[in-house]
Amino acid sequence: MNDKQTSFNENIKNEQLENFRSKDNENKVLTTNQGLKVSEDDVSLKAGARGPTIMEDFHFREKITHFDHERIPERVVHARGFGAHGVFQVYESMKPYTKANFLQDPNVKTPVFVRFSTVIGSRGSKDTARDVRGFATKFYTQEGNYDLVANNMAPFFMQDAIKFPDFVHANKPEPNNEIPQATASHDTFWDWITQNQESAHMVMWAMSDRAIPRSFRMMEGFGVNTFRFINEEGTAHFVKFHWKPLLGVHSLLQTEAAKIGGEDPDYNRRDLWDNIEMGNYPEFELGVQLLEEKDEFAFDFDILDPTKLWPEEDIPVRIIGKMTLNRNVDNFFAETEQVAFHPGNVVPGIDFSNDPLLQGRLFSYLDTQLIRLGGPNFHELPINRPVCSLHNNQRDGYGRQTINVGNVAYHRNAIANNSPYPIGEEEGGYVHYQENVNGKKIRARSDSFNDHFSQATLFWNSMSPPERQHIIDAFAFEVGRVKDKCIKQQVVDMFTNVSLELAKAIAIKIGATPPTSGGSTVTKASPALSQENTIKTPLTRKVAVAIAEGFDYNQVDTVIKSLQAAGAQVAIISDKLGMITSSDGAQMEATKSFITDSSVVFDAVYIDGGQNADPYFKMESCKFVKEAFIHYKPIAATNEGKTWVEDNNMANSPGVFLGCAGDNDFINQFIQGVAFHRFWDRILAYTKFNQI
Ligand code: HDE
Repeated sequence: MNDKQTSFNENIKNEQLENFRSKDNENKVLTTNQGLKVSEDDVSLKAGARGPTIMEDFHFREKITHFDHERIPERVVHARGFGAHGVFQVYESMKPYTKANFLQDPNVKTPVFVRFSTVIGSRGSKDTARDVRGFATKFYTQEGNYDLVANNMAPFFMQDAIKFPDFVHANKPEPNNEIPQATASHDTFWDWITQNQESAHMVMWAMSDRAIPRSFRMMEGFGVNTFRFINEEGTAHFVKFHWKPLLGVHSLLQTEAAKIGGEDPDYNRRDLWDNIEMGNYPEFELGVQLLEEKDEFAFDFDILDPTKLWPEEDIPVRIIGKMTLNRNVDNFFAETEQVAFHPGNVVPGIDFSNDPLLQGRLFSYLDTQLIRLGGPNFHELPINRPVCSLHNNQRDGYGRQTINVGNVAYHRNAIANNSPYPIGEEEGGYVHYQENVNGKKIRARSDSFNDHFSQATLFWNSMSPPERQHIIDAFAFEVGRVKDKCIKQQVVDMFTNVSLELAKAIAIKIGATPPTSGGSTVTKASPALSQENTIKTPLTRKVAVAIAEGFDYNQVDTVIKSLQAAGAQVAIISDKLGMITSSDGAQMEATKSFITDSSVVFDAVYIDGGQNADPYFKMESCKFVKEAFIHYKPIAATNEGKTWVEDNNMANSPGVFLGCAGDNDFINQFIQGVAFHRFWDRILAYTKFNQI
């Protein structure tokens, strides 16, 4: 910068508008957006107290105009989401593989913002829809923002991004009547699926328990696309990213999800918000699967094909760090709604592969923000602003906030000493990986992308019996609601390629013709894909404690304290809210009632009952416990509760614990039961239960 420019800048600094701005944040006097103090905010300006409103009322007009423009377009996909802040720390330096600065030093904490989402429903749809979940993370690194825009499922529906609009149109509500909302259970979705058989693997995931997560805190994340790590020496490794929740991967049952959707459409976001407020900070470990460039063709699938996963048993997931979400947003719109992710937001050391889905994504995300956030300056919104400094010659546009000073807004200049200026790779400038590319310009897909079914079968082979049954039930529900019989039959025919057993089971449930031949010869399984093999813990599980008038205070108090000591959450439920009096006159407050909450929103039930319980309590608590029973949940009972469980034929079933709180075995077994989550072998007892 020359002397003239420097002194000019110094002079204007002293008189900058910022220096005049009020620093008084305590003063809470209501003002207009122009800073004018307002004397009346409830009554508009009128000609006489009973007369017409006057156009002159600038305060009324400003307030209503702002309100009229409060909504922005919702995301075309992933409209319904929920975000939280946190930090990420790497466990060990990843220097041998990547020069990404935030992956070098275990002492460095990188702030992150995560937005979880469903994909197809509108902003106001329910959390518990059967759907893919988005899991997008923005790392605010010292080298700029890095976005890992992931899903909770490993593969994707298609191999080429050009198909995405067609797929989304088929999945969204049908265009003639905008029905149905937030579900794939309709003709156009399954029509698209059967016409695009590369979707088979992802459909298996979407029909599995993964599509109805118990909590955002209990989901895996998958980067889906293949990326590259680049180290200081310029050596590249292919990489797939994973998030592994420390609470394990857990799901709802289809019938629970449907009921919760009506009772508490905010179930997943409420769970995230409440747990962060309580200090139960969700934790996810970052994992990477790394592959040397020389091994690009070493597998029986193409590593660039986004409908394929890399089996963890063949290419292990290396855990490299941990993310902790420790702060809720202050303002949903400013943060969760305005955050803008983009898989193209990378830092030196992270690069792309030629995965055709990823290549298409690299165009879409920036483009969509222009319409959604109203112009090219959305990077200035606080939630999107990098924490490192940024300088360039981009100027103007809707909503510009930066006041760029000086007359230079072009590169290669002498006036500002050629600043801002690019720097070389060795000083931190981003340089794209120099990949050899050689080919004809051609609209074609590689033959190595042709196998659409082997990994769908791998997924099916990896499932435990209950998980398989849930997949069949999901097909039965989703395809069962399709009107066109030809589409139903095509689904059966398509999934015969995955498993004859599966296709037969679907056909029987949806009134189609079961296949008699065909099926898959793939026998491989990947145990890492089954949720049966996940972490199980009592931590943060929600236990309903059902008490009535005349309950046994000591028993209930002991059970509650033991559950809390094991890290479970407890809520007292009765037939009414408020104080419930025990047999010895002590009281406990019921914060839930059988009307406000049914048992599907809890993970386990403990019922003591009460000597003075009225018939209504007995009827409702029996319904409550039975519902937990048919959802395979742990149940404990003492006193009258024990008698009711026995009378209703639920005793002597796996996961049902009857006893008294003085008995340590009883409490310990119940806590272990809470940690075990679901007693699938109760199916035998369920048959008996149905005969009641
Ligand atoms: Fe996205 N995706 N996507 N996607 N995606 C969007 O960007 C798109 C894909 C994912 O919480 C949009 O800002 C194309 C795969 C998440 O704000 C849009 C293709 C994966 C989110 C878009 C894909 C994702 C989005 C809509 C190629 C998992 C929510 C709003 C077929 C790795 C981010 C927006 C948030 C959002 C395009 C496929 C994840 C339209 C073209 C694969 C988590 O740009």
